[in-house]
Amino acid sequence: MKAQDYMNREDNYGAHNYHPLPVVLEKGEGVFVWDVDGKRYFDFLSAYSAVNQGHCHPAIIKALTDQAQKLTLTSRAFYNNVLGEYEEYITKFFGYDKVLPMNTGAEADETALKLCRKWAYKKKGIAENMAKIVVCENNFHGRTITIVSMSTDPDAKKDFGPFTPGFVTIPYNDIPALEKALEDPNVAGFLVEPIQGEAGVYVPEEGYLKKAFDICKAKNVLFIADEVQTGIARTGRMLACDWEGVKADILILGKAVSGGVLPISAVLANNDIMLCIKPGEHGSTFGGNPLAGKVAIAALEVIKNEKLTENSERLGNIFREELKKIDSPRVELVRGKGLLNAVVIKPMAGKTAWDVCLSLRDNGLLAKPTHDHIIRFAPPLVITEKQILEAVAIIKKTILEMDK
Ligand code: IF1
Repeated sequence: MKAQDYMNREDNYGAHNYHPLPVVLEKGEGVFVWDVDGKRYFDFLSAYSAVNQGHCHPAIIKALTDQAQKLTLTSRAFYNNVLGEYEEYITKFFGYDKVLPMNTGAEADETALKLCRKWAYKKKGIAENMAKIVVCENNFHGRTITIVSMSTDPDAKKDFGPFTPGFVTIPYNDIPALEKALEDPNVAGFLVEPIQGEAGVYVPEEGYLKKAFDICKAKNVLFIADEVQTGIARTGRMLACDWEGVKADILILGKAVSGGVLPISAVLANNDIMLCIKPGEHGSTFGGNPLAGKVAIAALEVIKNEKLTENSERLGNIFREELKKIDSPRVELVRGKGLLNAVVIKPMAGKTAWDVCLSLRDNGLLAKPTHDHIIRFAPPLVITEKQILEAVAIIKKTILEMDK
């Protein structure tokens, strides 16, 4: 089969809910992926920051295959011998009393919303069904009905109503708007991405998270951080909130918790919040399965042992500096933190960010546009300085060729 045959087959039998870049991958190792014709690419998407540890990291794959031959799933109807080990590991790793294990990021976000509401009624004393959660414009938290209810993106919402009530939307990076919203005593939580990924790697002003956190504390409102994309060393800190010394009341993790091997997500909180949820009130068939437990421990060990946080910060600085040197009217802006970066592309001569991504592909680097004019660059954090400079050379060459 040729690449086109694979694409046609997906098109024929799969729902049309995506518009992938035309490239068909069959193998991955570290920062590289290979297509069905054997061509090698730098992966500068990392499955939207799920593959921070690099593709098929041997330590993670070993944990997967070892555990897969013993026990994969018990459901939570019974105890298993791995879950406790994982729970102890991840809570100590991030400094929380408790974890609630789920699978996808969206599920973890939903879990956080339920937990926040439960806390509102059990602890804060809000009248039944009156709790509100403040969210930000241009947020991305996933695809469920409740999550798209919080969205301001018409593509995410249109024709999917009716929506879940109980959300108040304010602009991102706007402290006065948050202060105003929190005057309402029925507000129980503030859900925020430390950097907005889907919005185009939108980095808030320095001090925003800390100020927002302090306002939440003053009003007895839970600060809920969605670090599904920004967490696990992606931004040059273990958590993006660490940049401002903020410890979220509820921390939401996903993606790279597994190094891209399995869908593993987690909600972390201290006892006064987490123990508001009682047996039978929340759960999932697969959440906390022993296979996931072993994979997650291995994946987090890789982050620590290979010092990927430090690598992300250092190479992120080099990457942005080098991109800023590209002398092209097409490059409007370079922004980001650590290895979560974006370049704003000025559409020129009918060529958009999509066309730039097609040319990058031809030159051996995969990246994906977000909106019409932004390209996200987020390689696996195991990338070396030599590799990142090679990648910069590809990006530079591609853009300068297009300018000709
Ligand atoms: C898709 C974006 C990234 C997330 C945050 C929760 C979730 C996500 C902050 C849900 C998921 C994804 C999903 C992916 C595209 C992607 C994405 F472009 F949409 F914004 F990463 F940048 N919170 N993000 O970013 O996690 O349920 O998917 O495991 O194709 O929808 P999930």
